[in-house]
Formats: sequence, C-alpha cells, structure tokens
Amino acid sequence: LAPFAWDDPLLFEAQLTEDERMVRDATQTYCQERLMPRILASNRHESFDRDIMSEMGELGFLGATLPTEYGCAGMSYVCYGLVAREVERVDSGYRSALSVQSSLVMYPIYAYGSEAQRRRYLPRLARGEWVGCFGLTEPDHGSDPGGMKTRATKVDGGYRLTGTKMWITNSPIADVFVVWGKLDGRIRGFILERGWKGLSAPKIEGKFALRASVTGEIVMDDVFVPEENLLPDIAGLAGPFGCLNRARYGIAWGTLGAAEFCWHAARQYTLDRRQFGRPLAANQIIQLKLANMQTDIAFGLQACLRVGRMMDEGTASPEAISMIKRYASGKALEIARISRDMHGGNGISDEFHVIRHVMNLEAVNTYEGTHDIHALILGRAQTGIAAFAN
Ligand code: TGC
Ligand code: FAD
Repeated sequence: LAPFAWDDPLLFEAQLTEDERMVRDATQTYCQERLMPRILASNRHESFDRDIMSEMGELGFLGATLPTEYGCAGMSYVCYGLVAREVERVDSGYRSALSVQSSLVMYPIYAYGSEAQRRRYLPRLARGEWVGCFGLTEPDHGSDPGGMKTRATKVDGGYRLTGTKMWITNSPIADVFVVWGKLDGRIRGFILERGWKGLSAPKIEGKFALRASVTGEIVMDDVFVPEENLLPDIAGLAGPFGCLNRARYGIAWGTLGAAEFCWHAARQYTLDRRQFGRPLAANQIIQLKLANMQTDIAFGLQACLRVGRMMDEGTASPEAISMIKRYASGKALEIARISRDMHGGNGISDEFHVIRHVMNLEAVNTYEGTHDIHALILGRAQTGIAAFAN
C-alpha cells in the first residue's frame, strides 16, 4: 500500500503541473522570506507597507491572469489560486491587497474598459506603481449593493458623481478608484484618479481584523469624471459581480493557506507542549481536532483545484465559486479558532500568529458576500426562490 503523507493526504501536489509547482515555490519563498518577517509589526501598528505592491508587481502577482501585452503575467487561474494561498498563509491583509488590485481593479479595466483605458492603467497597476481600489459597498448598502445611492449625472464632456463608499480596501492609499454608481437608474463603472476635485478617501481607524491592510471610505462630492473614464462595455450589477467572481475564487484558495498555517501550528505546538507528563498531542481530543482540520483542508483544496481547472476551461459558474468561498472561509475561521484554543494562553499572543488569523478570517467571512449570503445564493440556485428578495 502507498505511504500516507500527513500534510498532503489526498496527494494534492501530484495533481499540479511542473509549472504550477514552480509558481507556488517561488511565491512561497517570497512570502516566507519577505512578508513573514514584516507581518508582526505591521499588524501591531496597523500599517500597510506600500513597498509590498511594488514587490508583488515585480514578481508578476498583480493581474496575474491578464495577458502579457498589458504587462501582466498571463498565468492560469490555478496559478493565481496557488499564489493567493501562499500570500494568505502569511496574512489575509496581504492577500486582500493582491485580490483587490488584480480581480477588482485590473480585471474590470481589462474586461469592460476601452483600449485607451487598458493602455493607461494596466501596465502601471501590474507593476504596482499605482494602487487601485474598488468601491461598491455603501454605508447603507452592503449585502444589497443594488440599492446603492451613488449617482452620476451627465454633463458636458463627462459626468458628475456624488456618493459615499464604505469599507474600501486600500482607498486611503489608492491612485486609481473603480467606483460603481447609478446613471439614469443603471449601475455603471467609473475610473477616478487620486487628486480629482471633490474626491477624498479617509481611513477607517480601529479595526481588529486585517490590521496590515488599509481600509477607508470613498467620498465623492460632485466629482467631474471625463467621458473617457466611464467603463464603456458594461451596465448593471453583472459588472461588479463579474469582478467579484474572480476575487471570491482567490479568497477560497487564500483562506485555506491561512487554515494550513493554523493547523500546522496546532500540530507542532501540541507535539512540543507537555501537560500531565506527556505531549498534548497524545490526547484523543487533540487528535480529533487535528484530524478534522486535516480533512477539511484536504477537501477544500480539492474543491479549489477543481474550480480552478473549471475557471481555466471556462466552465465555472458563479454558484460554484460561492460554494468554495463560503466553505473555505468558514472552515478556515473554525480551524483558526480551534488552533487558538489548542495554544492555550500562548494562543492570544501575536507572536504565535494564530490569533491574528482568527481576527482576519472574521472579516474575510464578511467581505465579498457574507457566509450566509453565499448560502442564500446556493439556496436560490437549487430552489429557484430568492430568500433575500422582497
Ligand atoms: P441578482 O438579481 O441576483 O443579479 C442582478 C444582476 O447581476 C447578475 N449577477 C451576476 N453576474 C455575474 N456573476 C455573478 N456572481 C452574479 N450575480 C448576479 C445577474 O445575472 C443580474 O444581471 P442582469 O443583467 O439580469 O441585471 O441581484 P440581487 O441584488 O438580487 O443580488 C443579491 C445577492 C445577494 C446575490 C448579491 O447582491 C450579493 O452577492 N451580495 C453580496 C455583496 C458583495 O459581495 N459585496 C462585495 C463588495 S467588494 C468586497 O467586499 C471587496 S473585499 C476585497 C478584499 O479586501 O479582499
Ligand atoms: P450587512 O449587509 O448589513 O449584513 C449584516 C448581517 O446581516 C450579515 O450577517 C449578513 O449575512 C446578514 N444579512 C444581510 N442580508 C440578509 C438577508 N437577506 N438574509 C439573511 N441575512 C442577511 N466593499 C467594497 O465595495 N470594496 C472593498 O474593497 C471592500 N473591502 C472591505 C474590507 C473590509 C475589511 C471589510 C470588513 C469589508 C469590505 N467591503 C468592501 C465591504 C463588504 O463587502 C461588506 O461588509 C459585506 O458585503 C457585507 O455588507 P455589510 O457590512 O453592509 O453587512
């Protein structure tokens, strides 16, 4: 019989191509050598290191699935997932920066933008020279973005945009803002740039999650947006949701990276720590927890890889993506909380890193569609009844 690898029980590795393993290994080296040493201080002091965007740009992580003619790496969705997993193994905040820039800013400019918009923005965003943000959520409209109040009105040469976006990753440091607002009752996408009159992005202070990621508002007070900065090829909620599909896919992979960190930490800690004269890992209740973590992560990785292959062949549905986003982020939060408990008092110290993952994963379960909203998306798809509608 074949041997059992405790850390790869379903032989996930063997299902990757050599190129995919190379991308994963290079990412892992960068993340462990360059990101891991910075995270403790960044999280403690609630600061995002802007250099990380340039470093990720240099490595080809930003807009990685977009074509090389715009300065992007032209990677597969499976490779993008493998990158997200390694980045979030360190911190969900760093993966947030990657997801927003790639799936929520570069993707809509590529998919819905004019050729001139692609040429102006994509190469700079790919290099990390410019940072982008994505404004959909508003103070009064989170799970129901269709109710947004942000309004555009047509004026000579362009539009005037007024409204407020809330909980926007990277807005305080953004150079480019992809913002969604209603024009004649239809949702449209606009590309705004830092420094425009009437545009500001105050930081939201005091977050207990994603402290190494900067979050803010976007306040638009009658901002003039030239005609050429409207995304021409999309109208309706399908615009922002087309971007969210890709970001949610990356989150599923990423959260399993965070979960793997917490599982491995729990295993090592309980092997090393002795109570009642023997390792904690010698107790049945501890082994049960480790077995659950191992199983949930192994199943989750299989599902992510499957959906990644479907993304690459063009057969992944939004519902399949909802399923893995919900499963992976929910399981990762559960695993992080249990790992925290298994570390005893040390579990609340940031030096063991697990409590940081617990706090981050609380937010990851809320953004990009909450855990329950994804259940309702799946419920609607199998019953034909929208539980969230009037
Ligand atoms: P609904 O009637 O379902 O759909 C309206 C229109 O949108 C289309 N559509 C999609 N298109 C592509 N992909 C999808 N996943 C789509 N889902 C819906 C749909 O076909 C329809 O098109 P059309 O042409 O007929 O108009 O709309 P609804 O308002 O009933 O939707 C309800 C619900 C719950 C599904 C939806 O609103 C939802 O998913 N809410 C969650 C909101 C959310 O995810 N916000 C994310 C904000 S961004 C963020 O959190 C970034 S964090 C990033 C980080 O830091 O990593
Ligand atoms: P609500 O929609 O008010 O939900 C509150 C609770 O009610 C949740 O438990 C939800 O599941 C539940 N609920 C809502 N509707 C229903 C229903 N019909 N049936 C049953 N339960 C329901 N947004 C952006 O646009 N861009 C970003 O870059 C971005 N970054 C973010 C970064 C962080 C750190 C955070 C925390 C959020 C970010 N968001 C961003 C916003 C995020 O997408 C929203 O917080 C999320 O969509 C939930 O919306 P809400 O906070 O308004 O919660």
